[in-house]
Amino acid sequence: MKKAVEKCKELIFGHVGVFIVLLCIIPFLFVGPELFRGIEVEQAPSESEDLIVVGVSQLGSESGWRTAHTLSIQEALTKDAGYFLIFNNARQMQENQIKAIRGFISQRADYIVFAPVVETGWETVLQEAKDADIPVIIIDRMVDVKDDSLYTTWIGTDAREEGKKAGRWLERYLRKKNRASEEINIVVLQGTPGSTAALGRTEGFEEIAALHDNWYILESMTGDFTAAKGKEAMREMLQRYPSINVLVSQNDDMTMGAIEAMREAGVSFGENGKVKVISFDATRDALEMVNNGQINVDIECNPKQGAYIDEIIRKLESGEPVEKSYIVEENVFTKDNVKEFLDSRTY
Ligand code: GZL
Repeated sequence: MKKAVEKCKELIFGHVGVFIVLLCIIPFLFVGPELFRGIEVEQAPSESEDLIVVGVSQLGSESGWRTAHTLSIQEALTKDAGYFLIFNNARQMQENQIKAIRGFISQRADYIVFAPVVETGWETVLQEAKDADIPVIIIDRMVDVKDDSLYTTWIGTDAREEGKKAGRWLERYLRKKNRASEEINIVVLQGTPGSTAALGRTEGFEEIAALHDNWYILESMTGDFTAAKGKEAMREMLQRYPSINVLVSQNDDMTMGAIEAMREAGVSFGENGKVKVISFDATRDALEMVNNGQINVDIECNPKQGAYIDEIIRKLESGEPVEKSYIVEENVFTKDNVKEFLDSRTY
């Protein structure tokens, strides 16, 4: 919007325009605004004129991690910080994100920020944003497009590395327990099909698993990053496989659901249990369970990305160059190190 207002000022107060515009306006001063009543003009509220209007399409509110991610964005893009935030929750549906992005374009947002629910199917709407000269900042998950000029930058996490960290932890754990050559039966709860987090974590873990011919991934089922679907999927796998040794669950919400299913099935888990539990996200509730031994390891995925958005927009506003990608720092939590992080965990 800010850009659009500047453009209008440029046009209206260009030396040629001023005379023509005055000539056109003077007669209407005598007939009043009635003549303009029927003209549709898409505009953000007037108070946004000196604010940077940012349209944010958040993919959903499916997990504790997502809640923290949304909060981080809202805490950074405040009115006091100079922003007019238009926020949309797509409830994990791509068509809602596409609709929201088109809405931001028609409202002449200055920037579009979005966390894509899946990687594919974005070319058309990103081309529309590019044609409208609106920079697009991708956050959290990534898009799979041939032409990377369709977005300005990506702020996210290295999902593949997160998957490899899980595999490396299991290698170290089995060695430490003198089980390195034992047959290890693994089940996997995957996140939303086609999402960067699910694709990357699966690829990364499987890259390590492929190095061990005594590791057997019995089955991978999606729990769509939610506790309810994670519980349902784990319940099915417990019925199919009586000898599960390891659960790899691609986010803490599905892990909570899976733990409920194991409790109901009378299957022990965690530090002293039959099923070793590997989780992702490292949200506070899950870290408490790492601390009490119910979860063996939690691979962090850092949702605090709002400050990066603010920094990048300020750079773009002042014409400074920005990187094509920003990978946020993240940790691995076990009972050995979790205590020092628990108190400061805000999500
Ligand atoms: C990870 C993010 C994932 C989290 C889940 O980058 O996209 O989505 O791991 C969330 O908790 O639902």
